[in-house]
Amino acid sequence: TESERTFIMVKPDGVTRGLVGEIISRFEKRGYKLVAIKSLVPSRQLAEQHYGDLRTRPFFKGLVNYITSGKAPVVAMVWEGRDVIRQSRAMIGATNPLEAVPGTIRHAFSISIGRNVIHGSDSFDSAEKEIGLWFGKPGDLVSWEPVNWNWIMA
Ligand code: DAT
Ligand code: MG
Repeated sequence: TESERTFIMVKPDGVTRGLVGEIISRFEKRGYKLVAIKSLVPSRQLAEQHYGDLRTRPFFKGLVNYITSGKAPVVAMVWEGRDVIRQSRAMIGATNPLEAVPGTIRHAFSISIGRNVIHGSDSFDSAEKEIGLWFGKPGDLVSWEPVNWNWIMA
């Protein structure tokens, strides 16, 4: 839809490696609108809720340890625009960077499935859940319209 939103997170490896600007730039240049952003070391509880669907998987503990380690923060964001949930998954690329298509973020910047730089919601329902989890307080999301929005959305 015209005002769909998704949750995007640069993971600690992406932050350490100085990829935050590059990643934000790709979303900005595509025509998406940033409506929330923060840098934080997530609590264990937040990370476990975020990845709750994967809690029975063998890599779950390592995944939560890595996201919450504090060696580097994550940068959590909400992006808005036309078809942003599906389009951002395409921009991000396959979970395993070795299978990601050239031009995608994971292909461009990673070679390890466990250090694949970025997270993006995979459906409308997960976007709703994740946005609420990370940006659940009133005022966390900014409603605004870029002056060139009509040129992007025509
Ligand atoms: P995605 O991040 O593409 O949505 P996912 O939701 O299946 O992928 O898994 C979440 C993260 O968990 C993924 O980005 C990296 C990690 N992960 C997934 N499969 C893994 C595996 N087989 N070994 C190690 N880490 C894995
Ligand atoms: Mg996922």
